[in-house]
Parts: sequence; C-alpha cells; structure tokens
Amino acid sequence: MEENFEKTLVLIKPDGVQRKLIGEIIDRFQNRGLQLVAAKMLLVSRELAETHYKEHKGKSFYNGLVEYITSAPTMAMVWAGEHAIEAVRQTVGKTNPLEAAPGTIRHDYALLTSRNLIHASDSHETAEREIALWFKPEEICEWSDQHHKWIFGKN
Ligand code: FUP
Repeated sequence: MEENFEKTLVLIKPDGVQRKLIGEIIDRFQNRGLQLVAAKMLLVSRELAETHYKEHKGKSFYNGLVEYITSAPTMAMVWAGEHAIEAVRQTVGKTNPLEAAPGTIRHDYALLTSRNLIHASDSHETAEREIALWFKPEEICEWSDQHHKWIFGKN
C-alpha cells in the first residue's frame, strides 16, 4: 500500500440527512476516486457528541452544536485513498459556507456555519482518533478497488 494512503472520517450531519443529500455527497467523493470503506447511520448519543467535539467545549456555540448533532440521525463514513484527508477537506470546503469555494459541498448546499452539513477530519492525528471513536475495527471493510490504478497511477 502507498505510504500516502489514508483513511478519514466523514459525517453527514443531521441537516444533510434530512435534506436528502446523502446520495449527492457520496457521489462527490466516489466520483473523485475515493473509496468508501465503512458506513453506518446512527442517532448520536450525547456522550459521543461531547467526545467528538470536546475541543469546542466552553465555546459559545458548543451547546447548540451538541444539540444539533444529536437531534436526528447522522451518517458516519470512512473514506480511503491517497491523500484522502486533504482531498476530502477540499471537497467539503471551508467551515463557513459563505467562505467555501464554489463547487465544494458546503458552498453548493449550505449557507451557515451552524448548519454546514458535513464533518471531515482535519489532520492525520484527528482522523485516527475520530475513526477509532466512531467505528470498531471490524466495521472497517478493506476491499480491493479495481479502479485504483486508474486513479492513483504514477508516471
Ligand atoms: P470543521 O473542522 O470545518 O468542521 O470546523 P470546526 O472544527 O472549527 O467546527 C466544528 C463545527 O462547529 C462546525 F462544523 C460547525 C460548528 N461551529 C459553529 O456552529 N459556529 C462556529 O462559530 C464555529 C463552528
């Protein structure tokens, strides 16, 4: 496996699920060449929400953020590929949808930071921690992607 091969956590938050954007969001990552290796829908517990967002504890938006992510089902996924962490963040766009570049998910489908549809791990360390928080090892399904050489081929 390539040394740049990474896995990253993506959450389609309750607004994305309610607005029926799961298919569109999955399409964007698949079309880019990324590989889906884990997925589940769940109603996030308060405990999981607080652990996931612990770096924001004490901030003005923290309570609202925990309310929002626990208010209705979330779709949790792990996406894999070379440079997957950076590629997913790029496709997701900046935290504030008004600052996100056209063509990114947050630009194209959202308007407010408080309802920005999607979460994606922001570093190697975060990705590792978040994948372990949201998925058991046996829920990650490694599979051989026949398109791999056409997406990650080197010259
Ligand atoms: P991101 O990594 O892009 O998801 O952004 P952050 O970790 O900075 O923020 C996590 C979530 O907190 C955002 F997706 C939405 C929420 N948030 C607010 O509601 N208001 C803010 O001012 C900042 C973040």
